[in-house]
Amino acid sequence: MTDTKLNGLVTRLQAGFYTIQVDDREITCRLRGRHKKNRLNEDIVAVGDWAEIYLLKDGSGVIEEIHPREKIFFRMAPSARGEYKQILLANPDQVMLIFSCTDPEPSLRMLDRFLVITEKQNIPVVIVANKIDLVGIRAARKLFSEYPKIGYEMLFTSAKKKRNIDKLKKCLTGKISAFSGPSGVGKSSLLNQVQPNLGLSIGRLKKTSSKKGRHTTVVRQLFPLDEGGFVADMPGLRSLSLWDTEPEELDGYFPEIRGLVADCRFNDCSHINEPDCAVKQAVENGKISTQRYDSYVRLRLGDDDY
Ligand SMILES: Nc1nc2c(ncn2[C@@H]2O[C@H](COP(=O)(O)OP(=O)(O)OP(=O)(O)O)[C@@H](O)[C@H]2O)c(=O)[nH]1
Ligand SMILES: [Mg+2]
Ligand SMILES: [Zn+2]
Repeated sequence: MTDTKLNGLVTRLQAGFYTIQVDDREITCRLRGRHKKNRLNEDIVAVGDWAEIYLLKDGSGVIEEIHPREKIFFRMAPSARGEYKQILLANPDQVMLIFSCTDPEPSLRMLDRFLVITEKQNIPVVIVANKIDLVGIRAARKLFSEYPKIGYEMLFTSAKKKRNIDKLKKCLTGKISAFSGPSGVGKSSLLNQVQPNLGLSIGRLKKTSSKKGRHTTVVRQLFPLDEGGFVADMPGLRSLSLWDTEPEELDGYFPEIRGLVADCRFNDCSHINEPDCAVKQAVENGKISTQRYDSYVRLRLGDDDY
């Protein structure tokens, strides 16, 4: 048999089938059986993986090999067999953390938790505050005012009024990005504006905003952009647990804290109730926001309620 060997990008997985993009072609593949026995606590194939496939005569393919991942954006998800490493996107260049200014109200504590996870995974982030049409740009900037101060890149958008879509587009060009954030914030709506031919389904507006929210997007999928690059639309995330994190490790994941800890009197300072603590001092004189400090303390104490 003269099977052709090709390399491509995994753009979609569903019910045992994998879509692999090879240049401009999409090839539906299955996974070779022997792979299925490995790595039970982690996804074997993830969106964003580079795969080597054999092309069969009928035009479908078989995944032969998954290339080693440079980086992964993942979360620990609960499963029947314990915690499971769910790969949200393999080989990401960046994660767009999308929150809405209202409807649903932004949970900054959840944003802080996301930021700790992306810091830990060493993935660049851009924070996107969407639905600025509902609150106005000034209120939007005020809501998220801490984040540019501590060095995070931020965009303020409206999918509905098409505000700053060009900036978002520019940010995505040539990169592999994930759209992540809670449900109902407008991830799919924004992506539809960036690339209007996608026609992604978006949620219906709910008058009474239930806190849980229904997920409109249910599968992760990478979409090629006309200008180059790929974006993964994702279902909204409701919970994100911190795993394997030593309390003192957290210092390094808060940009405004990590530079100060050397000035604390004790080198194992927890920045909660020790004397001569440079972090607490910075909170007192307004250099660190009380909201960010509160997120830090909660994470440090292992408080999972957010
Ligand atoms: N006013 C306003 N509404 C928006 C904006 N962007 C999205 N919406 C509305 O918000 C709702 C949710 O939008 P989606 O794009 O489905 O949100 P999502 O983040 O993809 O949600 P999931 O797929 O469930 O994670 C829809 O009713 C949209 O019309 C915006 O910029 N302004
Ligand atoms: Mg969606
Ligand atoms: Zn301290």
